[in-house]
Amino acid sequence: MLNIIIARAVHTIVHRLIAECMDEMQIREKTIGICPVGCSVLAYDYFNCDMLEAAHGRAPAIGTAIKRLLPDRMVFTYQGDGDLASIGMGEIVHASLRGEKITTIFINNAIYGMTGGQMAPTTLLGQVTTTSPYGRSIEVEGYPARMAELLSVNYGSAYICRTAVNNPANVTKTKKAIKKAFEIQQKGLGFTMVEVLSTCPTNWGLSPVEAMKWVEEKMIPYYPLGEFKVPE
Ligand SMILES: Cc1ncc(C[n+]2csc(CCOP(=O)(O)OP(=O)(O)O)c2C)c(N)n1
Repeated sequence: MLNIIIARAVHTIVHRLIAECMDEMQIREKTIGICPVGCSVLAYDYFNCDMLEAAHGRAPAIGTAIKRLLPDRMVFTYQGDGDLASIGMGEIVHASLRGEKITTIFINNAIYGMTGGQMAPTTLLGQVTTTSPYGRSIEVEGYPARMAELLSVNYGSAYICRTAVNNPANVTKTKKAIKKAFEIQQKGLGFTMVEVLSTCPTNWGLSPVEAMKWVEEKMIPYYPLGEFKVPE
């Protein structure tokens, strides 16, 4: 039980940041969040706004429908890396290409967390998972997906940013990025995404403190932080 609580610690930080942005922007009553399966699945228990559940990878499709039918609403999806970059890869790429006016919060913990630690598209080279027991290799599994960079070249993307929550300064930057994404959605400028580098101490086999160090030492060098697309 303790492991589940620790593994969810980053979710609680990001949930709080999203909720603070909603309240500061006074949009709680008009916000609709969509969470697919994965550790994000419990999010509807924690947000006090309208929430919907999507099938694995399909949150951008549900978000598209809601936003098109109710354009005055603030719509966000909250997706893991297995969800967004594997089974949902087509969904997110086309939502971005279409310039859907939704915001995606992408929790990248480099692993399939909920199902027990299988390799994800974002698993790092050399990283040991239950399905890459000798470590991910270029020859067998290919390169990890850099989703922020990939989506940033699409004309429909208005704002694409990558942040982390491994220290207080980065938590503050993550909040600013989420608010900026919501504001750009409000202006109707196009698709917005904030990728947040996250931990999964349980499936990485590390303590929570070691996991935060792993984000800094292993993840950030491959997944650089910053804004990849901003409105002109
Ligand atoms: C169509 C379908 N395929 C597979 C699953 C099993 N499944 C549930 S969660 C999950 C992986 C979630 O990984 P990720 O999106 O990275 O989220 P995390 O748990 O790491 O937060 C999978 C494969 C499912 N529920 N539905």
